[in-house]
Amino acid sequence: MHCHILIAVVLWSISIDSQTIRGISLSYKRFYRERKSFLCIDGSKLIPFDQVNDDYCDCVDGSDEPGTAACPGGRFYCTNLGYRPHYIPSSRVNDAICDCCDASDEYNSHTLCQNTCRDLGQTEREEVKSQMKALDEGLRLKQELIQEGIQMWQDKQAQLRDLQRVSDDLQTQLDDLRKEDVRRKEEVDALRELVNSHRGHNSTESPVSESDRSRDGSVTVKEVQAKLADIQAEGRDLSEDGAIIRGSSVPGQPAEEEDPVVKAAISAAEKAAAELKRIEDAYEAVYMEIRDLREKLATDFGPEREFLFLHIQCFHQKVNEYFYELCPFNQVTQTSASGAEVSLGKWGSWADSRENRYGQMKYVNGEPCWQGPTRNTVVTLTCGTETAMRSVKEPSKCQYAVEFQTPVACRLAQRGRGIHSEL
Ligand code: MAN
Repeated sequence: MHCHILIAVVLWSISIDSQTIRGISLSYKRFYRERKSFLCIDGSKLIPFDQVNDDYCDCVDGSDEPGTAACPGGRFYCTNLGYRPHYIPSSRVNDAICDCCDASDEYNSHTLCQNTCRDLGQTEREEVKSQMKALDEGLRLKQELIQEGIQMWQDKQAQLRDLQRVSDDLQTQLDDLRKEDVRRKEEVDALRELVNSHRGHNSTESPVSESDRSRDGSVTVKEVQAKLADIQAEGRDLSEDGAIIRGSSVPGQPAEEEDPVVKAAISAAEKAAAELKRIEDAYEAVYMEIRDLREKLATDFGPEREFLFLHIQCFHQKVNEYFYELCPFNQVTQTSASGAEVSLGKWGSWADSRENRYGQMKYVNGEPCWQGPTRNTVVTLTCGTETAMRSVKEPSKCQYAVEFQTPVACRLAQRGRGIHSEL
């Protein structure tokens, strides 16, 4: 009860004040205490108090005429009870146009202004209410997406560990296969050298079979090397027939059939080389995959990795003749009706702003613009219950601005300010 009386008294005193001194806010009331004289707020002049709001400008700062249009550059305070108070230029006072929703600026004009403050206030409160509802829903969805991100992060880590294991395994195989490859090549070289060195020797038996000291039907590199040593010890002049050219026939003579054992050794060496190549290729592919994954995992996906879920998705929007695609943390492209695709920038970084570090993304170094800069795109993230591209604009040639809405852009700090206040 007491409370109601108090409010009524305060409202009554405000209305009395605004009747007495028109166009001032409560915080300025102290300058206009009824006295004999009034000191201009800038302190420049002392005038009789009855010259305040007398429709004649006395103060340079216009402070003696807050409620009339007499002073150029003066301002009039609309109290707008029930809505938002605000200042209007005092030149608009009594100009036959309703500016203040409480109609206070047209107190002496023929225009009849309605007090619309209550309705405006009501509409605004409903708007704020629905924004807050959307914010709450956005924040709830954000939590779900954070969880999704955590799961994705763990999966990526597991994938990295698996790839690392595969890579280690391939590395071991490579070590063995490289040794095997060298051994096989040495074997072929040694056999060929033996065959060449034996040329001109009038033995009916093949030098390779002669090398088979163990008579087990196959020759080892050791046996071949031992045979070579024997030939050299016999003091034969191997250079006489000019044949010691690895793996080649004597120049000017028809190529001789390779010894079957040499052939088999060559085939085994080729197989070993092919296998080595196969594993080298596999290792290279895994290496690239690990590098790409590590690079991806090093991206700043936000303090709670809330933006991680976006990196595997692409979003679209058609504006006029262009089709735009945004693949977050990757690239932005523009495709014209003819099907020609143009890069509007590759993922660069978050645009650093102290207010919100994760409010804007920069995509840079797109296709160069004809007689202009390279194409770049700034993606502004706004809070909403859906994840989608909202608009694409080209504010200046080849510089693009995308509005992208997603729950993960919702922040608790937006409560109380209205979620659209930052746009
Ligand atoms: C293309 C598009 C436009 C751009 C012009 C510049 O038509 O990429 O967005 O403004 O090239 O020449």
